[in-house]
Amino acid sequence: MRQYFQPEIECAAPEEIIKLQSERLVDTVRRVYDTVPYYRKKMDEKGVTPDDIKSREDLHKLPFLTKDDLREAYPYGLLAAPLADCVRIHSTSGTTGKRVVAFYTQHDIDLWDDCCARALVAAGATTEDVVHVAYGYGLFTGGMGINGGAHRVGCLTLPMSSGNTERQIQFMCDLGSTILCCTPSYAEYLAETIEEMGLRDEIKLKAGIFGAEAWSEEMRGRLQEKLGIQAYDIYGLTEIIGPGVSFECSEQAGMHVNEDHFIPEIINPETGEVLPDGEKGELVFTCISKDAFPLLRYRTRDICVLTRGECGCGRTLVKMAKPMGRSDDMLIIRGVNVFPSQIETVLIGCGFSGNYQIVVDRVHHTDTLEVLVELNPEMFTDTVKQIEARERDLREKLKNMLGISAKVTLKAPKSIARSEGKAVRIIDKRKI
Ligand code: DLL
Repeated sequence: MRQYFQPEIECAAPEEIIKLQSERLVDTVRRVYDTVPYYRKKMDEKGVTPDDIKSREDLHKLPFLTKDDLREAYPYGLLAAPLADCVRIHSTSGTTGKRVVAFYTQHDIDLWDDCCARALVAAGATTEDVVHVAYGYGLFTGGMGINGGAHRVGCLTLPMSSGNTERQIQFMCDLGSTILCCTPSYAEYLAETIEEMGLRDEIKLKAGIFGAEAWSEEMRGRLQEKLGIQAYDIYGLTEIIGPGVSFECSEQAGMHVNEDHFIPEIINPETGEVLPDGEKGELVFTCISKDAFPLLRYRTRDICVLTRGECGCGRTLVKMAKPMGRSDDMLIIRGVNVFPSQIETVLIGCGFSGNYQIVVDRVHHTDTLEVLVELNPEMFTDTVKQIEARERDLREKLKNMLGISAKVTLKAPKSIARSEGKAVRIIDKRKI
């Protein structure tokens, strides 16, 4: 069975990767400095020029980029290729109103397909496989990203998208899906429904590639047992490319970063200081091969550890641990990134008080979101009809802002507990 998709990269000697990274970094920095005023301004402010970047060793001299930069430069300010050369966009949540929009040229899509193909082959995919893609298709990167990788390997690809669980299972049985790709929470829901439908013996799955949200080793154990598969993790973010920034191999212990395209660093989130391998901190990525959206030193806010060394699978690419949390307050609810600041923007926009609470739970393997907010004293005298209308309006506006629906509970003034220190706004009851 084929183990690697591009062994010349996946198993390259570390010095070769460093050399490749240095060449690509130098070229990318020169190109964005010359063509993107936003980068030039940031680098000028930090007093660094392309001549200062001679190899990967100099990476730390570059300024960081954050989601705030993406908002400031929205939509085209960080575009590093002519718009006419771009063939696609994908998008993810911003911290308030504006979403993050990432651009791709055909070259970018091609290298992304390679990254996802590496992940699929590491999970055992060959041309004989039927890849069942139940990540969402559309602006979210999950569906189309994995779809591209599955085509690249030559697998029969089922572009199911998410939802319609019974139809998913019917296709899984009828078409003999062998590799399931979706969020781990949806995989649990599918597993439970398969059991309820009594179809456990009809499915032919051998592997699952699960990511886009945090999942535990316990959850891996449950999924492997219930579905009779090997379950592999996959990581990525829209700003960098989507799924396939890193992927798990047969060792199932950490994800290999596609270092020929993305240089990872771990920094102290408070000071920005670069930390050595093995230390826990915030993960930062620099794109070194992309045309349209080559973010430099992008702070992911994911807390993580990098480790180097020989891997039992034969790959030499550095490994990142499962993300251990975030250095901001982003929540992932039903696979969608949600920032409390987005919810606050809607509440304030609808005239509500700033006293609110966000309660997240997982019921039957599906995330639930409830927003509790106090009515202002003047709203409290409204008629029941008026209050119901406010609630409806708020629910709609939240759905528009977040892209997922939330239960809204309006509370009497001063009924949400006040805290003496920092307000406790988020109650996450999920056990994963
Ligand atoms: O979630 C891309 C993706 C799709 C990855 C399908 C894997 C599979 P975004 O919507 O931009 O992109 O969300 C990115 O999700 O910064 C992490 O906080 C979180 N995340 C992604 N993969 C994992 C994972 C996609 N395997 C954000 N484990 C990232 C934990 C993950 N968190």
